[in-house]
Amino acid sequence: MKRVLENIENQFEMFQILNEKGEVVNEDAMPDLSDEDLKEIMRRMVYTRILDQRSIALNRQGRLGFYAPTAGQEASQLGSQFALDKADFILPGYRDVPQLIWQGLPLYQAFLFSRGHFKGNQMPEGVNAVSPQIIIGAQITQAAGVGLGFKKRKEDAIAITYTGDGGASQGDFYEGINFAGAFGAQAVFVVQNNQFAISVPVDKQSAAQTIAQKAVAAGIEGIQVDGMDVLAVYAATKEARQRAVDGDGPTLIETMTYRYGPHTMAGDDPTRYRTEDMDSDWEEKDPIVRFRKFLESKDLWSEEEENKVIEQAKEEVKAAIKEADNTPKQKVTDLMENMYEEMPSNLQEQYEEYKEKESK
Ligand SMILES: Cc1ncc(C[n+]2csc(CCOP(=O)(O)OP(=O)(O)O)c2C)c(N)n1
Ligand SMILES: [Mg+2]
Repeated sequence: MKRVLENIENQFEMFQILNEKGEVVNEDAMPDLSDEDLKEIMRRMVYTRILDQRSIALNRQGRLGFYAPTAGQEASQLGSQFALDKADFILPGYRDVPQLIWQGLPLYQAFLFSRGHFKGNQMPEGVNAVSPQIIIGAQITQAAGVGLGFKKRKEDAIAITYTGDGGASQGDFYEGINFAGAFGAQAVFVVQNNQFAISVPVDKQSAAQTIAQKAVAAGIEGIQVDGMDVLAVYAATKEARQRAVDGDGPTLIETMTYRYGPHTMAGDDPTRYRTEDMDSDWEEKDPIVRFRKFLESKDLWSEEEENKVIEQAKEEVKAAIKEADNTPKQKVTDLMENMYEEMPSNLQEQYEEYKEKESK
């Protein structure tokens, strides 16, 4: 038997443009972004880091519900989102609220999603996305379907879906990428490998050296990217998007990243399964620090500019949580109305009953 695994694995080298010091190490791959674009990416990463800090605080105050921290993953989340067009369709996981916000979901609705309010799931007109998926891996097969739809309609749009390393261990993941490959779906699959599925390290989930190589069996392109390098994530996603709309098939992108915080705010304690050394090793790769150094070397960023973004983020969070507070509480009749276009006769009676109760 010819041994091929090692040969394949050796081909999956991590793609990087900026090293940890913010130096360009791969000039050829440098994406074509204006200075204003570069600054906008930085603004979004700084803003999202503050939003994460504020969301954690609001959760601790009992003012938010479900929340999955995002700090550490900004490059992976926002670099890929920045490569999208408005027409593209996002199928996010529960940690991927930032991509929705930058695609146009108002912040107060993101807070309502956290509270389990139905208005948090209603994407505004023109924001092509479904609300974040809690069931691990379920959005992968759906993305393959949306991507096939775009292909059939010959649209210049892709479906992009996000999951984690844990999601890549699910059956749905293999079905989804296989189907997408077979049918040439206009889809991009991003696996954010933050090294853990709650407390389970990635090497306990799979014998594969990389998640990117799983693309090979599906007959699609796969790439492992430095997920702390926003330019590398952007460039890889942009290329994958282009390949998809050009009819060259879907791509699997593995972003190597880390979540600094707990899995969610529901009582997870990462100190029980991660070491301080591991945390600090990853913090040295920080996407914001690295990109700041790069921008400063081009005279594109200043402390003053950063402080402005921080203040803006804080103000907008304040206003958005107020707006969420002012949104009428959801009612039983809202649930029924959202579920049925025409109320079945056997529920009509209950519906009337609740309507009556709620009017008091
Ligand atoms: C089908 C399914 N099984 C189990 C769970 C419970 N669960 C929630 S998050 C999670 C870990 C997922 O890890 P990963 O995909 O790496 O994403 P991360 O949280 O690290 O971003 C699990 C097992 C779930 N939500 N859905
Ligand atoms: Mg994970």
